Amino acid sequence: MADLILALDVTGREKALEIARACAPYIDAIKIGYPLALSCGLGIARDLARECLPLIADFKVADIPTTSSLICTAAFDAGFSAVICHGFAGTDTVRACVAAAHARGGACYVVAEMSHPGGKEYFAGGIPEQIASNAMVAGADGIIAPATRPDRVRVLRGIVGTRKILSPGIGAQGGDAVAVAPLVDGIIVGRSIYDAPEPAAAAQGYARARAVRRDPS
Ligand code: 3DU
Repeated sequence: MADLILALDVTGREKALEIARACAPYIDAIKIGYPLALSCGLGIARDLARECLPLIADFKVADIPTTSSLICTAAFDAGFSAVICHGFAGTDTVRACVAAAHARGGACYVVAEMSHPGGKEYFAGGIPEQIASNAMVAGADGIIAPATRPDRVRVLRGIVGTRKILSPGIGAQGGDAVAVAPLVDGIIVGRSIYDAPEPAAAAQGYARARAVRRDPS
């Protein structure tokens, strides 16, 4: 069964906490990125920790290894349990992020291919496969792969095996939760939950997609 991960890309502290509280019974983790972290500060992680859910720092880290390690360490020290880094910066950068994560008992996920239309421009021609493969060699806990392209998720599954695939692009970007959930370990949903008239009801609806059994292929 795939986890349901709420991408909490709102920019106000009170709004973020209100949506997190309302959706908490139906979700398995909260992912925050620059919109919330830059508007509220990293301290938002401590506030969100009240919901007792894993917190994923989607900072798409993509710097030299030393800087990447410092960014990841700051995220874990703030209370996050996982970080997301880019793979295109190189295997040494991914290794640094993985080391920072594992030193604190956390996880590191590597973006292998992006879900938006422009994601096809450079994440193409075998590059996502190479990124996914290098992420495995670097010891990453899993990859990020596009829910907008289930065929690509299947290809990348062949590379990462039993390591995790977390998949954004559902709802607002056109991806179908029911089609993708059986292929992955986590579906990531943002706007279709937090912009819904009733975020809790929307989360409850997406939570049902988790029950679809894993595709054995
Ligand atoms: O499209 P949504 O509102 O459901 O949000 C998707 C989230 O996943 C958002 O935080 C975005 O930054 C992140 N993400 C992608 O959408 C696509 C990727 O390839 C990687 C991350």
